[in-house]
Amino acid sequence: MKKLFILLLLALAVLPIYSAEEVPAVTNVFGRESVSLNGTWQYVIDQQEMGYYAGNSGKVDKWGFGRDAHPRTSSDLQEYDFDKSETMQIPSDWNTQTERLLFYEGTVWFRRRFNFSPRQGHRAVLYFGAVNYHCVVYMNGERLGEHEGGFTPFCFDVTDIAKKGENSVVLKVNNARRKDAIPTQIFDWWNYGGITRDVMLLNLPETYVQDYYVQLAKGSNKTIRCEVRLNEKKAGVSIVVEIPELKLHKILTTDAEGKAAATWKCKPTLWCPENPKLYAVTITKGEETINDEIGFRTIETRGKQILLNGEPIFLKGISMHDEAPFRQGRLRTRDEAHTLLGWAKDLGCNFVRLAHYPHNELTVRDAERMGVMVWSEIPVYWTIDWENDKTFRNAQRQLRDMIMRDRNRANIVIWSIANETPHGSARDSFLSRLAQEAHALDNTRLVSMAMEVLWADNFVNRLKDNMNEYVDVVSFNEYIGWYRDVNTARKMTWEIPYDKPVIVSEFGGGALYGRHGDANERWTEEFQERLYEENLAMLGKIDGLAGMSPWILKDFMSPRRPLAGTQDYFNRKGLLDERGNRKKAFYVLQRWYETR
Ligand code: GCB
Repeated sequence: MKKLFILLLLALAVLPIYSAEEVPAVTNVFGRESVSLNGTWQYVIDQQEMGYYAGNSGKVDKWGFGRDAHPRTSSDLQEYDFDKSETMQIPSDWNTQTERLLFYEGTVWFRRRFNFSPRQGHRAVLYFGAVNYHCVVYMNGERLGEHEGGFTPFCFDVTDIAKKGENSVVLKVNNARRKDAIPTQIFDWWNYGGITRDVMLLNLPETYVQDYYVQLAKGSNKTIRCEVRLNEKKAGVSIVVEIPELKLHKILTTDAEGKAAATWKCKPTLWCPENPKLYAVTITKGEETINDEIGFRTIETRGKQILLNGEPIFLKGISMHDEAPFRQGRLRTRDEAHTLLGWAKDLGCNFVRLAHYPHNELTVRDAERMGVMVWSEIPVYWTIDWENDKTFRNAQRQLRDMIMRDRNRANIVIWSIANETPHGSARDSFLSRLAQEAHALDNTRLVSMAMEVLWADNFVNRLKDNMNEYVDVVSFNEYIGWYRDVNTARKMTWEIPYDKPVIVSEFGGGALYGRHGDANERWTEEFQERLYEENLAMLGKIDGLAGMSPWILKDFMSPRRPLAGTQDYFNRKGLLDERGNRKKAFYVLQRWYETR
């Protein structure tokens, strides 16, 4: 009995938390039957959360805004009315939709009405691509649950709540920074709040395919492994997996866990940047058919090399934020993703580091079609509340949700568990558990993290970090020329005492597009140009350098960058400005990549 209790406690500690009504996010929502709930939503700004707490009691008010109520008589007191409130287009961040919310960090309520016709024997699942940062979700006045983490999808099964005719969904969204959150209180990007990615109502069968995985089996380029899981623990359900171009047609049968898995021998054309081959894949369970496009490739390391499909490859990369080109705000469409990735391709990249959190699924999918490899990261950034178990479970869940969403994408080659985290034993314990988790969830990709450099006075930098034991690729950020004297670059030597490939995950410096002057004058294009020349001359000499992702593709908004007339709340380390104008350093890196 005691043993059973301990086992139960252990299971609770290891499993990510889903509140009762929340269901695991469904893989490939774009391949499912759905109704979009994007579009016009009403919103109410609620700085003091008076729509959530009852008076000054600190207790959650069951008559709060979540009920989406209306006065019944003309004497009723009601201090909000979504019907009369302003509107906002969703998906979007609220900061760039109205000037008065640009710097706002707090609570905004959103409400959307829609018509629905329930279908017998079907499930209605409410899907959110991402809501930053914390939200409480209500439907037809009922509280469905809450979700924390601003960049990964989540779902609620609303079958029993959705009704024929008009329905209302309300969200309390809060993006206030918290010490125990992931990311924590300080970070160098705009804290875009709101319902920032697609909202859909999925129409799924009673028993549906919750997720699937179709990729090459570890260590082989001729064996495809397929795993399928239902939303229920139901045995004996047949699932047909087809890849017509490979003449593959297989019937899998689920076990008592509602899972089925199989491997097959075949010889797919392998996905690579020069030929990003994708195969149409169909998964059918009774009346449910899911279409996807999937590529096959292997990614592994051998000593200090990264091997793609068994051949050494240099990752010619650039870092990017999930921020739209030509306007400020979170990216919303495939066209916007395509523009950013097109700029990266013009630069000569075969790789992008999607910093510092999971980007829009549309970006990852577009990169896959364009032959661009991806580093995907969770926002374990700078200082985190390392000893807080709730914080760990939050990071663990974000990692898991990122991997589950994108593990069918051939272009993802690296899962990154952190960025620039100060050394320490509590950090080591936190991050090593995350690294192990990433490997356990997906053993077909590489795990890394962007590390900090411990600078030496004698220009001999030894890259030492206890976490190197847990990662497959040693990556580090260095800012010679920006936070350190540019003239030290050529004197630097690097000792990397690990038999692992090395990626320089960041280097760079700021320049205002169109500002010219001496190469010693900060913020000029010439300063940034020289910084790139000096860094590239130095980095080219690192033994085991297998790739890089300089900081950053385009200027991005950050409240940490207030210098008037120069930064104006933009981090200016972009090789392009926010309008897509190329700075001189763009061409330095482009030329360097041409020779690799
Ligand atoms: C870094 C961070 C990145 C910042 C960058 C900078 O090391 O990883 O998020 O934006 O430096 O511009 O200082």
